Amino acid sequence: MPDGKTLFEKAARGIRTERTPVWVMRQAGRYLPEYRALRKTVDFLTATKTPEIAAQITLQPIDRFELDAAILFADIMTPLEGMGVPIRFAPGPIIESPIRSQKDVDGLRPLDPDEGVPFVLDALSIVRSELPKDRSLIAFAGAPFTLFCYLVQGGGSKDFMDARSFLRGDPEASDALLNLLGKSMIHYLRAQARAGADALMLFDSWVGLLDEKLYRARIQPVMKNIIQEVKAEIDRPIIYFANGGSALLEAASEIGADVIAVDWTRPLHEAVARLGSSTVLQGNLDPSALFASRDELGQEIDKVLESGMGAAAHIFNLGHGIHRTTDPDQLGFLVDRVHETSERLSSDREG
Ligand code: 1CP
Repeated sequence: MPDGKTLFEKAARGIRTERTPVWVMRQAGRYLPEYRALRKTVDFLTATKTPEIAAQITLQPIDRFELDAAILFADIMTPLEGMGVPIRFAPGPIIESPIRSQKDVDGLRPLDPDEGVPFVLDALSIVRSELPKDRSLIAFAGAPFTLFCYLVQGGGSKDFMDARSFLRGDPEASDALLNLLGKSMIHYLRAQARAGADALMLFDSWVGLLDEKLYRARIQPVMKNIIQEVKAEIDRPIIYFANGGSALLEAASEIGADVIAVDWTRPLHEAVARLGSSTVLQGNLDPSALFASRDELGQEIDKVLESGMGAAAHIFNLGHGIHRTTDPDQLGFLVDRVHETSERLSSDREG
């Protein structure tokens, strides 16, 4: 890395590389036997709040596979305790007192990362010091609408109807909540960059529940503000994952993120066609493809890589988190295949 940038960071900034960088969402987690073994000795919340343990889990997939980036072991809900919301995990997040009125919103405070999440910042600096220099460290935050969904609903849901009806039924209180979350995530992302993160990612896992008009009116301004305010202070590539957002792809690409992460429901070449060849894409293999035969899996990987050649640059990933019943050896196969095929495609392109 003579010029000081990893393969991952070059691609995130739109520079074509000699092969396609690769990492996978939820790579630090339950499909790994070493994660499950560790989790027998410590609960999820304690693991996220103990910097040495969070750092160890973050590095587990890096020790096993030739991945180009590590993503910090934490959760999108982790910073919310620092805003005054007690959370438990079973295994998804549960909020005993959901936020459903202006009064509830008034009871929250903006996040002060040094005070609310010192363990996250410590974990990042441990990982950065132990991670090889040619690998990047990704820190992340939940996007305000997705955090809003859990906060208002009180936990996971298929359609987050309580959250979506609050968004429509009490626009003042819900905008106040979205803005407070936006402001807090700006502080959170900046602090994580200062603590050692090389790149930042915003997870908008539930934004696909909104139609484009509502997204543009109520969510897009909050997202634009986050990117603008983070970028005004720190220079790190930002990835935006608008899950289930194939209807929102254009609107999502307008917020100013460096990389648009695409889910698996539409082929990657469609994203290239819709967003144009100057956009950097991340994604988007269907996580269930890891359960197919190696022959079929290999072909699916190659298809994604070939489509990615049409983008400004491409970071290979799944189109959503790796499933907990995945055989880790299938991920090993995936990483090798991405290396081989993308080296060949890149040299064909050069030649
Ligand atoms: O071990 C366990 O039992 C806990 C399971 C678990 C894990 C491993 C949860 C609870 N969170 C995590 C880690 C996590 N969560 C990471 C770590 C880094 C990595 O990717 O390797 C990340 C980035 C997240 C982000 C996250 N949490 C998202 C966004 C990404 C996505 O999947 O869409 C969401 C929606 C959550 C909420 C959440 N936390 C945990 C669960 C099981 C869920 C989903 C709950 C639901 O809606 O049903």
